[in-house]
Amino acid sequence: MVVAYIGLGSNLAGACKSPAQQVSQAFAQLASMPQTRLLAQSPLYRSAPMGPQDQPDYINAVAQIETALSPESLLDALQTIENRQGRERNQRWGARTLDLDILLYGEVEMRSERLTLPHPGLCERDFVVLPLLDIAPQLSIPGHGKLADIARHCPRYGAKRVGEVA
Ligand code: ROI
Repeated sequence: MVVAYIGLGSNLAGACKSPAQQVSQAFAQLASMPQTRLLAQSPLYRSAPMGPQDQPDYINAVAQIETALSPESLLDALQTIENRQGRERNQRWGARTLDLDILLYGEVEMRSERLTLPHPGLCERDFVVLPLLDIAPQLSIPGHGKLADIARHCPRYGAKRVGEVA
């Protein structure tokens, strides 16, 4: 079993669910993936969009899981959840009902066509670093150092804690 961290994000309602509800539902879906346990879920954060500004604010959170799935199988399982929650892949960096990213997979550092680990944007996003710090304050990011140090210098998108997962 490997401990992995998943980033969750949503800025579009879908199937009558708000972004916060999309993220809450996604936590439940993560908990029901095969060969996987949900260990911790961060509070929800709201932030301004990184990238194109003509889209709504995002709700973001981070999950800590324990899984026997390989990185590729985990990615497949996450994409299945995204698709079930109405994800449409249109514009790069456009609005979405649900985005699930593998942030870290144990200590693995890898680069393939489908997957770069640790996630290449991890240290550049307060909406990832702050919720990660809530659930794993002692974490170090392979190749980047201590999360607590990264948090001090990371670019800001105004990420603010807006509540716990329903
Ligand atoms: N911006 C914020 N604040 N949160 C996200 O989850 C997010 N996801 C994205 C892009 C479009 C890069 N911007 C984001 O994929």
